[in-house]
Amino acid sequence: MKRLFLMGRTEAGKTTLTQVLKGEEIHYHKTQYTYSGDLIIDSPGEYAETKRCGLGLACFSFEADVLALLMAADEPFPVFEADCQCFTNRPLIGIITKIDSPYANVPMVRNWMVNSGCERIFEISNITREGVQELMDYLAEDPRKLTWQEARDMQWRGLNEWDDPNLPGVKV
Ligand SMILES: Nc1nc2c(ncn2[C@@H]2O[C@H](COP(=O)(O)OP(=O)(O)OP(=O)(O)O)[C@@H](O)[C@H]2O)c(=O)[nH]1
Ligand SMILES: [Mg+2]
Repeated sequence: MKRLFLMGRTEAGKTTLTQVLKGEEIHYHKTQYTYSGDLIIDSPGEYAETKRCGLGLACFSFEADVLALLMAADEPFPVFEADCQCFTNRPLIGIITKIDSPYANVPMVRNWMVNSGCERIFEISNITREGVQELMDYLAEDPRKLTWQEARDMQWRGLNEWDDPNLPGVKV
């Protein structure tokens, strides 16, 4: 089971997704703080929207196995920059919520996520539950464990720990 860290603008659907993944009834709750003791780490949208708080996202991300940029399919513009995977050493995935919205533009949001460095993108609706099972299956898989020697070898080759170790890598 992977520990997931969720970040995204206010109203993107992070808390609702947390409730759906935990099998809870959906109820509105404004996230005010981040608690890192859970298997799913939710964060207030203001962290992603404020430059000064953005640093907090990088710090909390070290508590997780995988990070998710969460964007609603009807968002008018992205709050994340290109190549966000550079600010932390964890795999970065994208979760597009609200695909059920009449204003959804999934291909556009998908492009934003690719630009931001998401290596895998899930499309879901917290309301109809479309796509949720695929995300749950991904999270159910255990993160790959490396020995210290393997981690050192991959770092030497310029690879991230989640890359395929058979990649040729960059010799330094
Ligand atoms: N139609 C639709 N509405 C959704 C979906 N997910 C969440 N919502 C609604 O969007 C609103 C905001 O959802 P939240 O989960 O509270 O958003 P959040 O990202 O946690 O927001 P902050 O806590 O402010 O950062 C709520 O009214 C949800 O019911 C979805 O997949 N589809
Ligand atoms: Mg919330």
